[in-house]
Amino acid sequence: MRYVIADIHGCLNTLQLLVTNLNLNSIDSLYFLGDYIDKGKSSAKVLDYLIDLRTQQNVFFLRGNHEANILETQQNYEPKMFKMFVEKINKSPCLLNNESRIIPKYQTFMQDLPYFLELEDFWLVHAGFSPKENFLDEKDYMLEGRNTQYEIQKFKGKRIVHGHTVTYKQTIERAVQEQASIIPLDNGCVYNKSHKIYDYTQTGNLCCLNLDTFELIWQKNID
Ligand SMILES: [Mn+2]
Repeated sequence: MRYVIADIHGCLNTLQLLVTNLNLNSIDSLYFLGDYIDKGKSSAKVLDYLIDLRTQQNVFFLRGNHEANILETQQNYEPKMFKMFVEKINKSPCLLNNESRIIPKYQTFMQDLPYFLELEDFWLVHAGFSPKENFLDEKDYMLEGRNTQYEIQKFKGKRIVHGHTVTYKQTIERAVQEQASIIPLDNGCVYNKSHKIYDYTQTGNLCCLNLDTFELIWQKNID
């Protein structure tokens, strides 16, 4: 079976429980849609877990805007300023070493991540694809875009699965039930408490889509 998991955002325990409950065997594949870090408290441990998972399973990792942003910020600011950003905005000081640089094994992992994957029957991307004709060149859009109108023939009739935009449980369930051409999978795992934007009774789960059976597996945030 092929499974897809979207935005994890530092929720290690939730991720571990979800993956354990999948009972993966050696021919199963796992696809991750990016945004492994920030917001939640265990960014470094999530990366450790994912890097380790790669030694045991067929796993594929995409780039999210949070991975792209931390790499870009490190390039653009001197260490002291960079450290402040990572502590105050990303809330991921665990990713840095004593010199206020990203720990090399995390840096290597993040800088090698692809922007999208085209499978036989699906497109996988962190945020979405640009409405432009040359959508495969629009890399920033893949990380941040919020397009909901796709001419599906441009995508060879294949469905698009994406994360990034927090989507209520009912909406995700409906898209999967209808086998819609665009399937959102980010249920805002970190938003599991009363929140000013989101109705937290409809968010706060890490969800996983089985691409072969269109089954959704939900894991409530336990972090
Ligand atoms: Mn994102």
